[in-house]
Amino acid sequence: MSDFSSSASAFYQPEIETLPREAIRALQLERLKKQIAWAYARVPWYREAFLKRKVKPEDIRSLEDTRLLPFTDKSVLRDTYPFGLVAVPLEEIVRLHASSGTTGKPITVAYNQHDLQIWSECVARIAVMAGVTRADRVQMAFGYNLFTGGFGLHYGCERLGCLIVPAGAGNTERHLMMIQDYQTTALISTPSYAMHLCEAGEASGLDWKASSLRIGLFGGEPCTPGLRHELEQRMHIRCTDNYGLTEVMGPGVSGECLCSRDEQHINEDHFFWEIVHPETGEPVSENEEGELVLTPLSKEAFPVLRYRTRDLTRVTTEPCACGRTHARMRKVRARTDDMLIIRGVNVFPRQVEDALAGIEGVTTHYRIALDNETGLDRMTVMVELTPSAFSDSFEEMDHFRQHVAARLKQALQVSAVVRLVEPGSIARAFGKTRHVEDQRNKA
Ligand code: DLL
Repeated sequence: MSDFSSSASAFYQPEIETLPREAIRALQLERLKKQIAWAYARVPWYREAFLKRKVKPEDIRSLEDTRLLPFTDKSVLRDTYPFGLVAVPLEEIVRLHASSGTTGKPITVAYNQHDLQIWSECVARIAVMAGVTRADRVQMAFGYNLFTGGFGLHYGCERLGCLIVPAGAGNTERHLMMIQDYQTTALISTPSYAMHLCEAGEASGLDWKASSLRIGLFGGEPCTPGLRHELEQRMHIRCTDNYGLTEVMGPGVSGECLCSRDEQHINEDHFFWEIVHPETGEPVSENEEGELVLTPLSKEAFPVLRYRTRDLTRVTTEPCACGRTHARMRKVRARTDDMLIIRGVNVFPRQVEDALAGIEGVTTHYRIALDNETGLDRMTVMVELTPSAFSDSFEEMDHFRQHVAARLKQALQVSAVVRLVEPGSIARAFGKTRHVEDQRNKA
């Protein structure tokens, strides 16, 4: 793996990224006021929502006053689909993106030239934070489509001056070929696709240690510490994790620097963050976990105020060894809407992940299936074995299965049916992995 110590002090926009905290707060307030006035004047939905709460833009005099404003959530974007929140003439829009969602119409967002400019700046920043330099050759494994991952990271890295190989999603063999032929040094994908690429490379005899790849710029889904460790050991790269969401921009909201492995710096000059209690919407105390609420501060085409991300995290403003002054959010491992209630017990998929990570002989790939065919909730966890743990002996396998089931029961406080499956048999995703299939009440 390359030596990253010198890039730890590299910045894309040092004057902004190391701004003293009081100056960040002052800049946020100035931009917040403008953003609120902009949304109020141009978006009827916001004007009505303000009127309902009997609040006017001029009532917001401090950052704390943001609490007076209405929240925005996915349902607002659905109800105003596709252009109801657009704040500029449609001729000014130069790009649309959308997030697929599982039901109904996609959540659609719009950008003008100004927004795209800021977006690539934010992404260039998080790329540098992760150790990417303009000398890097970046291979894109996100799709170029409505998903924000592909275009968002593409233009940010291009802005930085990297050579970018716009390979797109899928076609693993071609990806492996391009890494070798173009000697690419950074890979952009979800961590789960990186794992798939890693395994496919190994199967084809590629020596990752000798490969040119040195950085993974991963994001779009949680990356567990176990998966990160595995990727770093097997691919001989530095794994980094960046976060974002379509509704407020896409990738570029926050990114991991080389000094803090479990946190990501939020681009605070462009995003005002709050952490609220997921049920009451009230602020939680400093450093406590809650739901991340984001207000982009520099959006023209599609302003969104107080967006409820549903992502659970906590934020610290303590100084970071990298020198950046922008607050850090702990990496998102769970969402308020991914909690499963199984026979009355609350279970987060991350608990299953963590329990499996502590068991020798299982891979990082797993699936949870829920059904209630028998009238009671049943959780089945498909656990993939590593080649060395796989055995022809029924007794040995059954013994191991019971061991996994006992560990899960201990971690989850509810029993699960464990199915051990052969190495490589859990489908690998090209994009985000869906770990849970809930078939309850579908029969
Ligand atoms: O996933 C934007 C993105 C693309 C970020 C590529 C980074 C890299 P959406 O499809 O709208 O946008 O999904 C957003 O994905 O609310 C989180 O729940 C989850 N998510 C995104 N990045 C991370 C991450 C893009 N690094 C939703 N860690 C968010 C954990 C993440 N979860």
